[in-house]
Amino acid sequence: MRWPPGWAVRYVDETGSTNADLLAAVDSGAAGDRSVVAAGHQTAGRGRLDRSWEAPPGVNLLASILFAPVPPNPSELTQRVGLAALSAARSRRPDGSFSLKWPNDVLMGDRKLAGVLAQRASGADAVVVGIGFNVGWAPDDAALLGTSHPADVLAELLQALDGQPFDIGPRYRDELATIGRTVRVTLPSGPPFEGLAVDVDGSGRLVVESAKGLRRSFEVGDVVHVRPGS
Ligand code: BT5
Repeated sequence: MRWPPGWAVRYVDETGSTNADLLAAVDSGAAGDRSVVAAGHQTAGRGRLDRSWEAPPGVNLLASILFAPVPPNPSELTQRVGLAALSAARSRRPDGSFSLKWPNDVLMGDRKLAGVLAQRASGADAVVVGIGFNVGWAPDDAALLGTSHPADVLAELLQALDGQPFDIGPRYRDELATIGRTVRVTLPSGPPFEGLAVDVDGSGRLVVESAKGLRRSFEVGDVVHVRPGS
């Protein structure tokens, strides 16, 4: 496979988690900025909050990308990878309806096509951003791209990262289906918060305004798009 210049891509047939592999590699000094690990299969693929990421062998994109040093707003890395996945999806399916959902989903229609997981290295100034992208298979309630090879999608995603502007914020907000929607934000503890998603601030926090005018900013959380905004 020919990768865009400057990316060091390592492919493994099977591993536990590409995020875990790349975090271990950066901690041992074996990986630097623009290192990528991609796998045909993960036996312990991770989502956020210790959830699992499912994919059968060989058909989906499962990859992790190392960014170093960490930018002042680390959440921009999740935004960059989401936007690059969006570009890759559009180049494969120009007819498709793709968007982003805060904080870490790529949607096709209103279903999840890809999920992003960012993890900070413990012993280095680096962040590993993993993406699971449903190229050839998806769970029942999710979306799949179809008609592509995972390696081609990865090559396009890396190329799209190279083409992004220095300030990614405006492009991210433009592509975020969450802004302008009524959302329910759920945290691991405490009651959910419902309101209109009005913005994503410079630190990547989702700003939500309740019907009573109460504003809250969320750094993390799970979001449901309740109904279209007006
Ligand atoms: C995510 O978490 O969406 C982040 C997924 C990141 C996976 C990549 S694969 C390469 C790299 N190495 C890893 O170990 N991880 C990264 P979250 O928002 O928490 O969503 C997880 C939830 O999505 C699960 O609890 C399931 O409900 C659902 N899910 C699992 N597999 C899915 C799939 N293939 N497509 C859509 N949804 C899925």
